[in-house]
Parts: sequence; C-alpha cells; structure tokens
Amino acid sequence: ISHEITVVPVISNRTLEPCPETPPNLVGPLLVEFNTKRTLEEVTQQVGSSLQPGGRYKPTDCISQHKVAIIIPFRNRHEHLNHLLYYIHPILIRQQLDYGVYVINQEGEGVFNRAKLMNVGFLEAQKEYDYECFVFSDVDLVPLDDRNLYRCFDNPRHLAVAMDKFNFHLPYTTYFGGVSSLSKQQFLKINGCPNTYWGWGGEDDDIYRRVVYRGMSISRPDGVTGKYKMVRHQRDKHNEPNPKNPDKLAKTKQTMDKDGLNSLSYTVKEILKRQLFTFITVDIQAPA
Ligand code: UDH
Repeated sequence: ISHEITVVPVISNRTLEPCPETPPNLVGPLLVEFNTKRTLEEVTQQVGSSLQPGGRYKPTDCISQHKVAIIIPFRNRHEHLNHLLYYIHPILIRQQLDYGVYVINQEGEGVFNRAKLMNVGFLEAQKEYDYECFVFSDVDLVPLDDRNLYRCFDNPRHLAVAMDKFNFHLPYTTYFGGVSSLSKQQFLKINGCPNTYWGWGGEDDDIYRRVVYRGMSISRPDGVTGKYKMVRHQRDKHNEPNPKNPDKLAKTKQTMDKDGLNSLSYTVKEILKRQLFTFITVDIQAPA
C-alpha cells in the first residue's frame, strides 16, 4: 500500500527576497493639482487602505532595503497636509520603502522653528522603529516625478531642486531647503540641525554648512526628476523673517558642535496615531 504525500506550501514561511535596487512600478512624471479641497477623511479613504496606523507601510512581496522616516515640520497647515498625503503615500508605496510619516506639530503660538522640529522628528521617529534614513519635507511640497527617490544616499541629499515657485530652478547653487534626506549616520555627524533659528530663514543654509564642514557634499537628482509643485500660501503668522538668522551663518563652524542634537530640549505633549500619519505635538520652548 502506498500513501501519497501532499506538500502544502506554507505562505507565512515563504522567504522574501530583497526588493530590487530600482523599484519596478514607477511611472515618472505625475499630474498634481491643488484646486479641489481635500478632507482628511476623503484622503484616508483614497490612499489609506494598505497602511498600518500611524502612516506606516512596508512592501508585502519583498524586503525593503530602505527604512525611512518622513519628517514634516508643521503648524496649522492641515489643508496642505491633506494634499501632500494624497500624493505622497502612493509614491512612497511604489518606491517600495519601509516607511512611516511623522508630522511634528509645534504647540502654541510662539515663534516657529522648523529646524528644531526636524531634530525632534529625528529622535521621536527612532523611538518607534529602527529608521536608518530621514526625509525632511515641508508640508507644501509635492514631487512631480516618482523617480525622485525618498531614500538616503552616500551623501546628504537635496531633493527639491526644481520647485515651480523658483521657475523649476535652484534659487542659488547651495540651496538645501524644502525637501532633503540624511541617513542616521549623516545626521549624527552634523549634530543634527540648529535649534536657535527662530522664525523664517537661514536654517537650511546652516544645515548645508554643517554638511560641508563635516567633509560631506550634497547629492541631488537631475532637474527633471527633481521637479516639485508648491501649494501657494500667504506668509504664516508667527514665522516672520528673522533678520538675526542670516548673521548666524558666519559662525556655524564654531556653533554647530554645541547647537544641535546635543543641546535639544523639548516636551512631547501628545502623540496621535492617524491612519495616514503620526501626529506628534511638542512644546519647543518658543519665545512669544
Ligand atoms: N510651517 C508650518 N506652519 C507655519 C510655518 C511653517 O507648518 O506656520 C512649516 C511647513 O512645513 C512649511 C515649512 O515650515 O512648508 C517652511 O515654512 P514656509 O512655508 O513659511 O517657508 P516658505 O519658504 O514660504 O515655503 C515663505 C513665505 C512665503 C510667502 C509668500 C507670499 N506670497
């Protein structure tokens, strides 16, 4: 008597391969428009189904090679955030990233501080997951091409190289604003961002200088891949240009070792897990 043996494949034990170096499903140039209002509920319906709460995702059919935290400095820009989430999630999914989206919300009405919020995002995201790469993105900038990879490179990367508001050019060659990526190691090497740039202006140039003073250079996509559309807006309250900021740049070399991650102090007030993002409200001791 012979017995046939049927081998049943066990799906959960299937070994996954690493995702390919170049994501196979990218489409290139994208249509982006901000004419229609988008509510968070709508956007959650439209793009949230494959995410884990907190705006987390990883591919199911291969092992992502990129653990990326998207860090968004934020206050009172919900309409912009909805547009960004609507466009960015499908892009990040096509890029096969293992990622999470972190909105770092400055509490209160004090002077805004973009760079300090970036430092907070770097530390808070790592409390949740072993992120190796950090993409810092303004809330109002949507990439116009999904080949612009939201990952880290051998050098710190400037991603927003061709914004519509600058006629799809860099405003100046050392510009490092808008969207950038740094690996954990690269960010630690520059002691993070400065905490002392209150109000608008200068902090992005300070970060650029930190990178150069630590012997690194800037990596960039080409001017077609690096196109961005900005949501048009008025100047925010409590984020006026600060005339003291540009003057500080002459001293970055001396100050960067004592102004940064190693001097950061803040208090987390609330952490909300939404489907499309993690919303972290922080008191950063802003002056009135
Ligand atoms: N941000 C907020 N809330 C604020 C201020 C800034 O969320 O109140 C964040 C947001 O991610 C924003 C980023 O910080 O994208 C940079 O700030 P910004 O948008 O003020 O800087 P930008 O250079 O604009 O984009 C400057 C003012 C433009 C006025 C144009 C008037 N026509």
